Parts: sequence; C-alpha cells; structure tokens
Amino acid sequence: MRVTRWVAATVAVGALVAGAVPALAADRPATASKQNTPVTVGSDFYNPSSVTARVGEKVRFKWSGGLELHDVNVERGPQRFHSPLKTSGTWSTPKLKKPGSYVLHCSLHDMSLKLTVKRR
Ligand SMILES: [Cu+2]
Repeated sequence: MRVTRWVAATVAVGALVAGAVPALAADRPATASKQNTPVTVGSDFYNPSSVTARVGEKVRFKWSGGLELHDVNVERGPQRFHSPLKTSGTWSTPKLKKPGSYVLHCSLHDMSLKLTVKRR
C-alpha cells in the first residue's frame, strides 16, 4: 500500500518536471545568449552589425587582432560611452541605462553598429 502510493506520487512529480522544462527554456530571453557572444571588431566592420540588449546589460566587443586601430563610440543615442582605440583584446560598454536606438561607430573608419536597448 505504502509502496504503491510512493510510486504514484513519483510518476506525478516526474510528469510535472518534464512538462516544466520546455516552458523554462522558452522563457529564457534570446538576448542573454547574444550578449555572451561578443561583437567582433574587424577592418572595417562590426559583426554582427545589429545587436539588441536590455537595460542593465553590457555589450561586449572583441577586436579581431588586425593591424588597424578601431574603437566604439556612440554617434547617436540616449547614453554616451566610448572605448579606447585598440587592435586586439576586449572591451565592454558600461551598463546600459537608457532604452532606445543607438548608432555606434569607429572614430577612424566608416563602420557602424545599430544597438537597440529595450526596457526590462
Ligand atoms: Cu576603425
């Protein structure tokens, strides 16, 4: 009697967990995985050329290691920031505080990145 009840309870819990897992995966925001992949800074491009982030996040950049210097500057947008000129290594924006559309560019080359910051 006891054993039968225990088995029935275990099956019910197992079914609940199995049902909950796909729901959890679907709720995970797509931007979280994008954020973990840095934007490549190359000559003369940002890849990808369009990024979405949420307020409170940072966007990471990774220089591809060429000979030319590049940087990341806000050309248009509600919050200002800029990186140093670099040929290699990484840099992150400060925490993005203001939602809106940003255009980032390199101060030395014709390359731009569209950044959309969404409210949480
Ligand atoms: Cu550049």
